[in-house]
Amino acid sequence: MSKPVVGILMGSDSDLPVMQEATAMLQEFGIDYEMTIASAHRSPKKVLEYGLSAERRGLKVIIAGAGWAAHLAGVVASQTTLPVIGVPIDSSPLKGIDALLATAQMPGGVPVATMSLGKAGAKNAGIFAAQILAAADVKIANRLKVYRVEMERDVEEKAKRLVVMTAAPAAREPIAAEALPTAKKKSRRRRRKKKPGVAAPAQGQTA
Ligand code: RP5
Repeated sequence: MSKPVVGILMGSDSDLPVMQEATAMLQEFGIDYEMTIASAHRSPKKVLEYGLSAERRGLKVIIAGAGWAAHLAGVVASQTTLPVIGVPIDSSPLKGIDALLATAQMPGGVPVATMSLGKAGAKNAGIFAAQILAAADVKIANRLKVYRVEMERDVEEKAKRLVVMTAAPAAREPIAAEALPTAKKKSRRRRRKKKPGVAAPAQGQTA
């Protein structure tokens, strides 16, 4: 197994279901990664050490996901010049708005590339890490191009399915038209009964 080039940090094990979206994308692009839990508030020494040692250990990109007052990405970014991608996680009563602002609003000088909230953000973090690595790796660059083509094809397939689904009610119209002659006969009978001067024979009478 080759050495990991992407390091994934998350604030808690409760973040794992979200951050697995990032690992799925890294696997798709054939990128080796490592993953651990470290919290800017609960285990700050580990976060600082992780940031300080990352480059020496061969990492090229760091992805950091956290919820609530999410300082994880910013703190790790303060310890390294490697690109840091932040994933704000929607685990708080504020639905992640707190994490989004805490991750994105870095002061000038220490950037964090902040993704969208939650699972989509984690997925994009995996893709974005691949895009950073692709600048120096043609294999990853080609895989990214294939991914885009497949994504476009998926959208087209969905569009075709939508046409079939929305065409279905129209296809039923001819069946309703076939039922019309019976309905017309009934209404003619009803009109005849109402003609003035033609009394309907009373019950029990004969002509
Ligand atoms: C943050 O607090 C973590 O990133 C997590 O999203 C949130 C809640 O953590 P737990 O209380 O579930 O451990 O630090």
